[in-house]
This record gives sequence, C-alpha cells and structure tokens, in this order.
Amino acid sequence: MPSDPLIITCALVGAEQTRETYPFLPLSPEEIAVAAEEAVAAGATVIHLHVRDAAGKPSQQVEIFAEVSEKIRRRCDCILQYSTGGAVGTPLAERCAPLQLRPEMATLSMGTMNFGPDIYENSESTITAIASAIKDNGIMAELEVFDVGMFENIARFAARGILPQRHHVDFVLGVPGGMAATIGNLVLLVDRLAVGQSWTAAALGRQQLPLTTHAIAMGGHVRVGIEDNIYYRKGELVRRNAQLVDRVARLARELERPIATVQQARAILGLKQHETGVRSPN
Ligand code: KMH
Ligand code: ZN
Repeated sequence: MPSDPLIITCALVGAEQTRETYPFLPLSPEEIAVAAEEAVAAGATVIHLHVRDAAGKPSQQVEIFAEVSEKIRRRCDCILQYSTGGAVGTPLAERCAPLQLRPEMATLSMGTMNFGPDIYENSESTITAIASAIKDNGIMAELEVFDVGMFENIARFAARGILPQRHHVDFVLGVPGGMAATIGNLVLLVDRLAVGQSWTAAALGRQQLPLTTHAIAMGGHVRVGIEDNIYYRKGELVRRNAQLVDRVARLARELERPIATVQQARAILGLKQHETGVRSPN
C-alpha cells in the first residue's frame, strides 16, 4: 500500500567495484560493518551483504561472512540478507556456503543473463540447488529479477515447488544485459505480481533515484547503495552508503511513507523475530 512503512535495503559493497574504480568502497570487515551501522542509522532495515577478502576481492568465505555479520550485529539490529550471487563466475558451492550461517534472508537470482561483458549463470539446476540450500537453512529468499524472463520463472519454479514458499521479490533493473531501468518496465513487472506479494525496486547508476522514488509512490520497497550506484548526482561520487539511504528516506517522508523500523520490516516480510542470530561457522 502506498501508505505502508517503507523497507529500505542498502546494498553496501557488491562484487563489481574496486578501490581503483571507486575510492570510497568499504572493503574490510570493519569498514563494511561501519557502513552498515551508518546505513541503518539513516533508515535502512535490510543489509544486502557481499564481503571481500583481505586482498579486496569478492569472497563467499563463510569465516568472512561470520566476522562481518558479528561486527554488524554488535553495532545495530537489522535484517542481514546474504548474497548467493557472489561475483560473476563464483562456483555454486561457494555461492551457497555462507547460508550455513542462517542469515534471516538470502538472495536467489531467477535466471541466467549477460552481465556486462560476462555471463551470470543461474541455470535451472543452479536455481534449484541454491533454493534448496535456502530452504534447508530456514532462510527467507529474496528473488532477484533482472528481466522479464526471470519474472516468468518465478511462477514456473513456484509451481514445481522449487522456491521457498515465503519469498520477497526484488526487481534489479538497469544491468547491461538485463531489463532497462525505466518506470514503464517497473510498472509492467509490478502489475503482474501476485496480489499481496511484497516487492522492492533497485536500479543501477543514475536511474536509482527516479526508479526508487516511483517505487515509493507505488507502494513498493526500495534498495539503494553503492553496489548499484556510486554517484550521488552527476559528477559527484557518493562517499558513504548512508547518503543514499538518507536521501531516499527524506523522499519517502515527503511522500507520506513512514520508514519501517526493523520490527515492522520483519512483520511486513513475514520474518519471525530472529531468535538465533547468525551461527558460527562449523
Ligand atoms: N554480483 C552479481 C553478479 C546477488 O547479490 O544476489 C550478482 C549479485 C546478485 O549481486
Ligand atoms: Zn548483490
């Protein structure tokens, strides 16, 4: 509903940027945890988490996810959403490995696509394997939809019982190789969602601002963050994830969308109050 509390997801770091391409990228566990704390203070309730190794490279190592999660938990309460996408080319077992820590949420990309010059592989068997790992660990899935074919896959896979029953949908528009981040495309996708299905909109680069603004007005939820956008405005780099969260929160308030507290976000998503927290790696 256009007046319901707004869940803001912050995608802090992603797997694509480097310090060379973007100097303010949070990389170490401490830097990522500080970025999370600042984003949560600005209004984010879901942290979409990628981590980096000591060399700054994208990593799906369980120990690093555990360390970063612990550091975040010590600083603030938020819903941790682990990436199972990793970086393009990350082997399937590595993509699934952090799920043993049982975060509240994890992503599940719904199809293979060109990803810039690369191929982001999410064949039927890959989707099935990641979905099983998500279900086995009692995690809520966020279904990542980068184009309309992936949207069609939701119904196909749900009918076959492959998807976790509880899921949230994230439209990630504007990846080169995926659907363009236009308002028309967002409306097309949202119009076809099942009644009552919760959804978030994310968009790359300069489309992040107009697309998330429209999503707020449409009653959806939003994702912002450096993973998707490194510019605050033309010619001005974002320095901290919290800047992007703060701006979208300001816009939401103007549009009469209160910002969800973490308790409200859990209720909207159908998450039980997190009892166990992130487990230590075995
Ligand atoms: N880094 C992309 C190849 C996700 O986090 O689930 C995949 C990605 C999606 O970022
Ligand atoms: Zn991601």
